[in-house]
Amino acid sequence: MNNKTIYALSTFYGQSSVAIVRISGPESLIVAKKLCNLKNIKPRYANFCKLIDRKGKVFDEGLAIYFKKPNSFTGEDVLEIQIHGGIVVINKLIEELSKLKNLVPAKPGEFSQRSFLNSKQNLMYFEGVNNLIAAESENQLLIANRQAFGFKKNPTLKWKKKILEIKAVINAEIEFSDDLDDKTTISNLKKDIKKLRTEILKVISLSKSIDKIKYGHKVIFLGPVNTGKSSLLNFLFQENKSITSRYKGTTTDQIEYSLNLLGEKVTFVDSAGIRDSKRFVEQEGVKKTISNINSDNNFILTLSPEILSDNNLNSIDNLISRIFKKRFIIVLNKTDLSSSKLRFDNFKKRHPRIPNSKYFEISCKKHYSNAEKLKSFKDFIYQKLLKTNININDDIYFSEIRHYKCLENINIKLDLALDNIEEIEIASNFIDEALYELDDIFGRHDKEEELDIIFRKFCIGK
Ligand SMILES: Nc1nc2c(ncn2[C@@H]2O[C@H](COP(=O)(O)OP(=O)(O)OP(=O)(O)O)[C@@H](O)[C@H]2O)c(=O)[nH]1
Ligand SMILES: [Mg+2]
Repeated sequence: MNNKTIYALSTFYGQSSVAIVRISGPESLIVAKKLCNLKNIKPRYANFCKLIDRKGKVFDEGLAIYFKKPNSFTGEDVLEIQIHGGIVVINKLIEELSKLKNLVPAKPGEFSQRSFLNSKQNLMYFEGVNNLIAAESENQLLIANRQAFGFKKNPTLKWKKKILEIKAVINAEIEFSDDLDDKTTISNLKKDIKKLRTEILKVISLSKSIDKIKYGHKVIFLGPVNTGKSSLLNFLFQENKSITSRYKGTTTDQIEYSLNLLGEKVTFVDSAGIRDSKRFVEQEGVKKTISNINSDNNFILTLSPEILSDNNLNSIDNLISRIFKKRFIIVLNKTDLSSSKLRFDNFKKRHPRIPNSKYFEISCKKHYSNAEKLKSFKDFIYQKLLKTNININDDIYFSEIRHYKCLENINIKLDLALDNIEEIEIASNFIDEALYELDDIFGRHDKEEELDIIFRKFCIGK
């Protein structure tokens, strides 16, 4: 049990109408008495109070809610003080708390860690809630929700039941092997273990496939200079994010902007146009662009009529061959220019392997304020670059590297049990170890330092 009382601002540090400071530990009642002037605070009740400093001066009014242990988030005595959300008020309250004996500032995630150590919830719950707070798209929110609140449907419970059944059969085989048909029992055991392994493998691969949803997609604007990459990005954001100009080589660095596009978190990258430049800064920018081509990202190759002249075609062909096997679309920009039709048609003829469905034609100049065009561009990006076949409603509960490791470890133990199935006592040990690994997903055996690593990724006050 922790004898130090921790405190932290649990809401945003900045100007807002209300701020909440959370206190957890044995000194919570003392805080209520000394700082909130509440001698007999009623648990689970919004108690109006005046906040007083060490000199007895009132510095704010607010509400104090007391949760008596063990019926609190952390399982300890908890006090939540709602004050006005001004920076000076917050600083003042934090300073007053720091002057009280046995009170220390909370480390990131320490409230959650104490809650976990007091068996309030399992580890997946806290990871899920943390992901929920960090979610930047609806799909991320959906997965986080399932992790945090979908415990009963989590497939690990079903797997645990199955492993326990396998263990019971193994135990019977060890104790009553004379009375059992060994061959059939062993063959059934093998079948059951293999089936379980396959199921877990499927879930691992399904879970890993949502990494893009969890961490977001990256889409890179790529192309020769002056084709309108930056203009296109500004059109997408409906804001002048990137500088555009008629001079070639305007963008010299990579600039990233994130957007929630139809429920997906996407980071768009504007990059330096590809050309042989004499300017050092631009050369560096082009190097960055080229190194990005090798990444596992999505590309929007942006072309315009002026660039599609004979002397540029080979280098564009070269660029296409480098992204051909990746996810890409081609934007044919500046359709307002009179040469566009002929040049775009010729370009398409030159590249018969690129299906028509990959082209999007636009004039950033003409369509900048055209809401319909904007919507169709977003839909196009979603359909061609972001959409996956994954049904987010499937059994996706796992998204942390920690989860994958636990699941992979279970399979290693099941494999070892299979390899040793004829030596039934050895197999039995590996089945026990598989069970142990399974429980680790919910943090049942985590060592203190491992827990520290997990919870320190959380925010302060959580
Ligand atoms: N006529 C016409 N001009 C456009 C269109 N889109 C962009 N431009 C102009 O083309 C020039 C280049 O546009 P940028 O967006 O800076 O092109 P870029 O590909 O980012 O250029 P770099 O950063 O130099 O590689 C600017 O003068 C834009 O105003 C369009 O649809 N039609
Ligand atoms: Mg640019």
